[in-house]
Amino acid sequence: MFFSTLICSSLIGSSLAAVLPRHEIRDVATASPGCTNGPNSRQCWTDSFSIATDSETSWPVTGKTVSYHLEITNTTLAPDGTPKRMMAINGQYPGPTIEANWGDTVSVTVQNSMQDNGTTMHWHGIMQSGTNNMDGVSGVTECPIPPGGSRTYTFLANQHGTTWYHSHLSAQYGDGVVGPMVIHGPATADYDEDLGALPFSDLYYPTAWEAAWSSETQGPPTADNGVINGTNMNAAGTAGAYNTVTLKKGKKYRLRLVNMSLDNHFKVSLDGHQFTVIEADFVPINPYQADWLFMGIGQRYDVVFTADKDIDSYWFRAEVQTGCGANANNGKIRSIFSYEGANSTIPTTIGSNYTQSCTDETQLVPYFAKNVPQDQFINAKTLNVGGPTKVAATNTSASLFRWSLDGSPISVDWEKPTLQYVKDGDQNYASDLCVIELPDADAWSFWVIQSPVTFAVPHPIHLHGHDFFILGSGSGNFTSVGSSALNFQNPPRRDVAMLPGAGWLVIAFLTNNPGAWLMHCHIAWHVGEGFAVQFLERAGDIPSTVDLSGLDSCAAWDDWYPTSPYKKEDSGL
Ligand SMILES: *[C@@H]1O[C@H](CO)[C@@H](O)[C@H](O)[C@H]1NC(C)=O
Ligand SMILES: *[C@@H]1O[C@H](CO)[C@@H](O)[C@H](O)[C@H]1NC(C)=O
Ligand SMILES: *[C@@H]1O[C@H](CO)[C@@H](O)[C@H](O)[C@H]1NC(C)=O
Ligand SMILES: *[C@@H]1O[C@H](CO)[C@@H](O)[C@H](O)[C@H]1NC(C)=O
Ligand SMILES: *[C@@H]1O[C@H](CO)[C@@H](O)[C@H](O)[C@H]1NC(C)=O
Ligand SMILES: *[C@@H]1O[C@H](CO)[C@@H](O)[C@H](O)[C@H]1NC(C)=O
Ligand SMILES: *[C@@H]1O[C@H](CO)[C@@H](O)[C@H](O)[C@H]1NC(C)=O
Ligand SMILES: *[C@@H]1O[C@H](CO)[C@@H](O)[C@H](O)[C@H]1NC(C)=O
Ligand SMILES: [Cu+2]
Repeated sequence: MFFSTLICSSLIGSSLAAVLPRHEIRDVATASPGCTNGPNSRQCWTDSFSIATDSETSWPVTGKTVSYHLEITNTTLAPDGTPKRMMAINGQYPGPTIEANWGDTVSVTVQNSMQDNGTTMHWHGIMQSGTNNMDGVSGVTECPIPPGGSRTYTFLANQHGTTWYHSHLSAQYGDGVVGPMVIHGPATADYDEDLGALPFSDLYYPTAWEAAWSSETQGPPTADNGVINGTNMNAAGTAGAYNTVTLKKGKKYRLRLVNMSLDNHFKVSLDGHQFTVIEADFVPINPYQADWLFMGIGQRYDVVFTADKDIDSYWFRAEVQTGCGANANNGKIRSIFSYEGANSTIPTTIGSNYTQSCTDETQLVPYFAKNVPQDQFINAKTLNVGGPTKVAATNTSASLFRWSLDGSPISVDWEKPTLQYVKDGDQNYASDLCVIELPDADAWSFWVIQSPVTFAVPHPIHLHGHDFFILGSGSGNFTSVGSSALNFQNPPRRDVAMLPGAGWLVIAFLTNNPGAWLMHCHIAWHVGEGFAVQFLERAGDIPSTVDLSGLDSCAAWDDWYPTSPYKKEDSGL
């Protein structure tokens, strides 16, 4: 048992039920005085909060605000030595890491210095409790920020761990409008040093808009390369550079892996070293060992490893799983971990074997245990994935691929976001907004997401506003296995889960967060092609809990958009 000899061990196994309304336990002390966070006591945080705190319902309020300014510009960068058009953040790709402590307020001003695109910024996985208006989803929680405009997003870092931020306006994040985000907090295993975030992504030489158009008309394009922390060598090995991390022999490191892909799913490993996985998305888990980790788009794993091998340099590998993505440089998407004193910084190590797969990690057991009431599963509803089907394009004679999650492809209105409907008290949601109302407070909501059993493409399903419970997933038709195939006892919780190709995924969450929350496939092409629904959770409670005054800035968007040389061609998400 981890930490069994340590001072906070008495906290382990705490089982405050999720059904307690958050305001009742928000400030209840759950840690012991004198337990402070350090290399040998990472489970501690403050006198009142520790790894045993359920961060979904309870968090420190530090009163401190960390501020960032992100300026998006239209420029040329060369992540792997090949110059390409990118929308950089503060001139760099990926954007700067946003860092905060658990319980801080994060305040980020996003300035749109592009000429020809609106933008928004979404803070992936942040629960946005009471701040749905800060979720940064174009056409759902706000009108986009027009060129020359800016918007300040302010929200509480109530969870801790690793995530990323990205624009949420059609395929735009694929042009580089992404960056890591780290919220420091306690952990389920000890380490000496935090190496920070190591984000990786597929890389396309055409712009994301061009690649999205290829995907819509012909199917997903093959990625040209992959980058780790924004860099890699090109396929020919003639240009570009590997990201290099220097290690000190004997030290124990925390590394924060973030999959910022558009389409490619990877398995990652560090030659010769085993990872101890301590956190999945924002949910601390019981540590387990892994040589290779599967990461769906949007997923994060925090891992700990020890630099206890020979003083040398080692390859870190991100291998595209060919069952769920194609990359022209597969096998050579790498970075370097080099021990201090190594004779060469170019590794000669050989990777260990792994099995190709496109399915989630199976060993995720949340550290803070919560159960789901099985008797309420009878209320489960099914969402049938539809597609890919073809529809006519508006500007050409081409036909376009479309996906759907509740019968028809979603298409949001950048000029009238869902929160505007709520503010206006207008319940006549256009049908292509794919609004699913969840009016009841603190009720369990169960969803069976069923893929067509004849079409084997896996999809990373992401829900905003909640860490959902993953009750199960499998191949074939869920109706043929039924609820006996599900786990209601401390199932994994996270914000992205893989829907297996030709299979099913069952999730649950509690309606404890009023807002309009998107649920979508995180493959950039698929959400652009309509693969999403929005849960309108407790619409009646939104005006009294969420500040809707910012929607007034829609005027700036409405002034600019008619003059834009480009128009929305897809779902807008
Ligand atoms: C970026 O610059 C290019 C070249 O000037 C222009 O064609 C394109 O529309 C610009 N894109 C955005 C989003 O401003
Ligand atoms: C964004 O700008 C790019 C050019 O950089 C253009 O291709 C695309 O159509 C624009 N999209 C929107 C919705 O403005
Ligand atoms: C990623 O790149 C940034 C910017 O170059 C650097 O500061 C950071 O240390 C790198 N992270 C890792 C884990 O290599
Ligand atoms: C990132 O996610 C994408 C899509 O789910 C996946 O194809 C890719 O393999 C993942 N990358 C890694 C390194 O796990
Ligand atoms: C570096 O190379 C020298 C000369 O070949 C060798 O003696 C030494 O052991 C090497 N050091 C390491 C850390 O491999
Ligand atoms: C890995 O696979 C290769 C090729 O199939 C095989 O030759 C090798 O023995 C395997 N290595 C291990 C450690 O299983
Ligand atoms: C139609 O719109 C798409 C996406 O904006 C663009 O790539 C394509 O070139 C357009 N086709 C024509 C004929 O304008
Ligand atoms: C699954 O089975 C049910 C009941 O037999 C059927 O109505 C449904 O169409 C099937 N779904 C798929 C995706 O095959
Ligand atoms: Cu998908």
